[in-house]
Amino acid sequence: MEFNPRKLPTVLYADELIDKAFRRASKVSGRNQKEKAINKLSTISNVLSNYFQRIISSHPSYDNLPDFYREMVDVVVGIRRLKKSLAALKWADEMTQKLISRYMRKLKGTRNPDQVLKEAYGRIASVIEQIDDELRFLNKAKQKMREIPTLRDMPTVVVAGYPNVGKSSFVATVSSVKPEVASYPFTTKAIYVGYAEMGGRKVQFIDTPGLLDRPLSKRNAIERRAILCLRYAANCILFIADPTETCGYPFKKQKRLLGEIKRTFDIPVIVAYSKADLHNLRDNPAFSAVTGEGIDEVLSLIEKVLEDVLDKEAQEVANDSTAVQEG
Ligand SMILES: Nc1nc2c(ncn2[C@@H]2O[C@H](COP(=O)(O)OP(=O)(O)OP(=O)(O)O)[C@@H](O)[C@H]2O)c(=O)[nH]1
Ligand SMILES: [Mg+2]
Repeated sequence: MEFNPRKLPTVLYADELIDKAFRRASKVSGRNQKEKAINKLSTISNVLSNYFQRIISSHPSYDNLPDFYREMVDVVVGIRRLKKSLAALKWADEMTQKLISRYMRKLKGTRNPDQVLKEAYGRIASVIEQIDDELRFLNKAKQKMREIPTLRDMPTVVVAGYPNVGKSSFVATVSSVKPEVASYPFTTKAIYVGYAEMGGRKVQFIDTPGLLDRPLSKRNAIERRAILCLRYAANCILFIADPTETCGYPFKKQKRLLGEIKRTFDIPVIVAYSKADLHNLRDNPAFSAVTGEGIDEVLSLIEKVLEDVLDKEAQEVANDSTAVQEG
């Protein structure tokens, strides 16, 4: 299932929504005062119900999203909070329609339609004002959810490592995306996705925020985004370590993180050293995003590992279908 949070509509604040509905009603006419009032109320009813329905139905069923998106939404905005806001909109929808039906009946029997209409306006506005916080939250959630990447279904390399080791520099060198590179840790906070051609195949590269060596329960929301990419999106992991420690973190701690990642995720992990222009350690492939040295070697290695992974997956699919046929 595709999930594109960028397609969520902008949400009006309470006063904007009230304005919109009442302004539309102000343009409505009728043969007499009573008919005019009834037409106005029915316009308000349509504007509000269309609006609430459009917002509510623009959101997917969050519990049924693929794991990656569901957990991403939860880390970025919180699914419980989102559901609470959407429930509030549903409540406001029902409340306003109920009020409108009641005032429609009143209008039909009154001699003073203007007075009844005025009362209706007041009650409707007050219901909408009650959900102002929720409308504001939904708008903020929409903004925040822009940070959730839309992933494509293709071989995927997730680049991980300590902060400031050169992950973004690598991804910028080899793929179509140009994440910000800076000389301080936690430069990358969102997930960046770039694409590259490798051996006639398109490969997805995901640049992630830096990870520290600490238990999952202690990880902040930014680090958790990286973990979700490793868990759900990766066919293989490129772990970048910086032996020069110019990133500001001890090599030893980076190696501990590597051990942790290898233990946690059951997929191939390629280890490469960054900043090869600054050191001579070569017990793992080393590359420099500055001079270009070693980049092709790392790419060939990735290509080979991905090929193995995909062969293995194809084999498993074949085995499964044989098993189904035999069973
Ligand atoms: N000398 C040298 N410096 C590099 C190399 N690659 C990256 N750097 C520098 O290292 C710093 C961090 O680079 P980034 O690519 O932003 O590192 P990152 O791992 O994405 O950092 P976070 O997003 O903060 O986790 C920057 O100042 C880069 O210019 C390299 O190959 N050689
Ligand atoms: Mg970065």
